[in-house]
Amino acid sequence: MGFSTNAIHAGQKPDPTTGAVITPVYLTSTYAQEELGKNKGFEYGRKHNLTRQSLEANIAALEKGKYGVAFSSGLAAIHALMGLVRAGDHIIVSDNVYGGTYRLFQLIMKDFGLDFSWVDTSDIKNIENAVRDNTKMVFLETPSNPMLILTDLEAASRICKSHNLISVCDNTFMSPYFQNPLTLGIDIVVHSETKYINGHSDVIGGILLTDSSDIHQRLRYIQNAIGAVPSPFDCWLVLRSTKTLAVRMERHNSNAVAFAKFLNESGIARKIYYPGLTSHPQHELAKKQMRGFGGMISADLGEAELAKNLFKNVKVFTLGESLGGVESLISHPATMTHASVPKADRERMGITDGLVRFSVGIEDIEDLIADVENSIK
Ligand code: P1T
Repeated sequence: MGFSTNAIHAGQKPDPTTGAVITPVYLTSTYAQEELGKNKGFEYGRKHNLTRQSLEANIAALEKGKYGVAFSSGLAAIHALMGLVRAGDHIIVSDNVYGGTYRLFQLIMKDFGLDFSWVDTSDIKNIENAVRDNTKMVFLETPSNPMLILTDLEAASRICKSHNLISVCDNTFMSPYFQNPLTLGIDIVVHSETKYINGHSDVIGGILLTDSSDIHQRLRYIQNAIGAVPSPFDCWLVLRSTKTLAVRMERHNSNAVAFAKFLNESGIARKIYYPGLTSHPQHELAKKQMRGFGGMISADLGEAELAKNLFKNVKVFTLGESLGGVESLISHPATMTHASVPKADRERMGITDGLVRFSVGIEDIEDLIADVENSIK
């Protein structure tokens, strides 16, 4: 089945009691058991919920994976991955990732005896060089937040396989519509569903996808044991949203391509970061492993004052955290999403005080361009 057919049908059979075409919200914390040890496969709401199971099957199909395990946020999903490693283990991480992932690993999990190496995974040799005897996992984010740095997923997964490491890719920026890391050999895909997958800025959610039944069984155990499960209503909202993921992503992409071209020609920015521009150093890799370039663009305006003025003057773009919703957002990574990354590390990666991040929505592109043009004037 094609992407859009799966998006609309996978994991969603008409309700057997009434024939309802739309999967109901199963608002129940427990289930009646027929006798001791005999039930319908549903025991307790944290462990079993049919709305959640439908969502997991739906997104697994979109990521071309066998299994999905849903969580109450993207970060809860990433935290659940830590159940696959033990104190004393070493994890290699892309040095530019979402600031909250950095905070979770470096400022929380490190104190539980895990060791993290932060490497520039855009050069695949850096992954190989960072491998130690106790390395267990490689965590990649591509394209990265907010610098839009890419990692060659096929090459990275080969290295991971040769050293018996679990490979993970945070695919939030591309959504399953533009990139499928499992098909490139990656073991586990992470999504913050909060972003493109839900796309309407009204749910916080996360999910892990895998093809491995061993990893799936362990993650399923962790999901119940730790308990950061999403509410049935949030699952239902996300399930409603995936139905339009394909059409939304097409529009995010075409708007962002046009917006990046405008930024490039306007001379507003010193530097523009967007994998769809031929000037992006990894444009060829983007064309190889992605089917589009997505809706995220970062631009260095050179000075914090210029960024501040833009934030104050925009009327269609909204200054705010998050991304991937139908409405366009603008943000300041240095003081917002990446505030917990030390300043020296931020600046080395290009997250300067003049860096502005655009989440290009699906409004009329003329209005988005005019908004920024007028604000700069
Ligand atoms: O917000 P949450 O659903 O917990 O997802 C965390 C997360 C994970 N991975 C990536 C790549 C992300 O961008 C995020 C969240 N990001 C933002 C809130 C942001 O504005 O960048």
